Amino acid sequence: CDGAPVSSGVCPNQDIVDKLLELREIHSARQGSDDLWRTFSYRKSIANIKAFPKRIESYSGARSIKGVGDKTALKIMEIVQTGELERLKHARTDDIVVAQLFQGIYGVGPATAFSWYSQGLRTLEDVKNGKNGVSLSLVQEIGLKFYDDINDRMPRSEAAEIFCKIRQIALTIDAKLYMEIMGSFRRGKATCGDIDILLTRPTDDGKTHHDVMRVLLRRLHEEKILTYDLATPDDLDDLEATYRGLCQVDTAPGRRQRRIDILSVPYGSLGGALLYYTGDDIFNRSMRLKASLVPRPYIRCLRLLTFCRRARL
Ligand code: DCP
Ligand code: MG
Ligand code: MN
Repeated sequence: CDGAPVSSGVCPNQDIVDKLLELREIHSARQGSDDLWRTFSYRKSIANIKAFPKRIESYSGARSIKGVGDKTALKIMEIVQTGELERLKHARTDDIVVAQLFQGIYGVGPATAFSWYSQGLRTLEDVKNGKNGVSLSLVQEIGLKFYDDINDRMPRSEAAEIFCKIRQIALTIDAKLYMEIMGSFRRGKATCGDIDILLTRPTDDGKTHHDVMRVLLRRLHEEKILTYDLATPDDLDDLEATYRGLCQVDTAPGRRQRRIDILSVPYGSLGGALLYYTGDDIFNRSMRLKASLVPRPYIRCLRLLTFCRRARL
């Protein structure tokens, strides 16, 4: 349960990063397929700009960064020269601002957010009051009730504290469990949007952890660490199962509810799960793309090798 972050989060081009992030948020709040694509391409170029060690001073300098094309480079130069981005001022229309607000409710995506807007809803109060007959799912109601808590990022020390408590309890169920804190925490971030826990167990003694998720969730509810369920696995005995909920280790005033995800995998999937669940999501996309580009003859060759090894040939 290490508490030290590995990255400070500020870079020489922070003003550019902040403005492009805002633009990305606007695309991500809209629902077109083009917006989805742009959201991802911005994510990639922003990450590379963030990692760029020097202040960007020219168009060609901007273009030398991976993922930065002509249009983004022009935007970067506008920010460098004027400190502003004209496009942002026009893009922040009323429907986008309201849809962003609504999408802060856990369980609300772009389609619902824009449909509420077109039905005349403008504030969280409107949603709460069920204005114009809109109704919420149980999950969305929890999302609305804990809007500020869910949208707040926790310091990594708090994520570590919650994880340690949960691991302690889990180890009393089965001392051979393997648990790891994943996601942004494992990537060394200073703050975490949620706590991601990977759960598995070695099978060298012939046993598995098939009954652990069920017992663990019950115990965590009894201990009042888990407070609300957002998604419970259909089959709790499945070794491959995901739980999503809210948790709290300390009920002192001011302590927030935190988002928590628990991912159980069979022990044989530990390597893949460590890679996937560390992320981030953009890294995973690139990894999947690379894997899909491996030429077919190589895949056949690998399969043949695996077959030979299994058959002890
Ligand atoms: N993940 C993914 N694709 C998604 C969502 C998640 O590949 N659409 C993987 C990569 C993430 C990991 O799961 O790193 C955990 O997901 P989170 O949503 O919890 O994201 P992070 O932990 O990376 O960030 P945050 O601090 O916002 O929780
Ligand atoms: Mg996370
Ligand atoms: Mn998560």
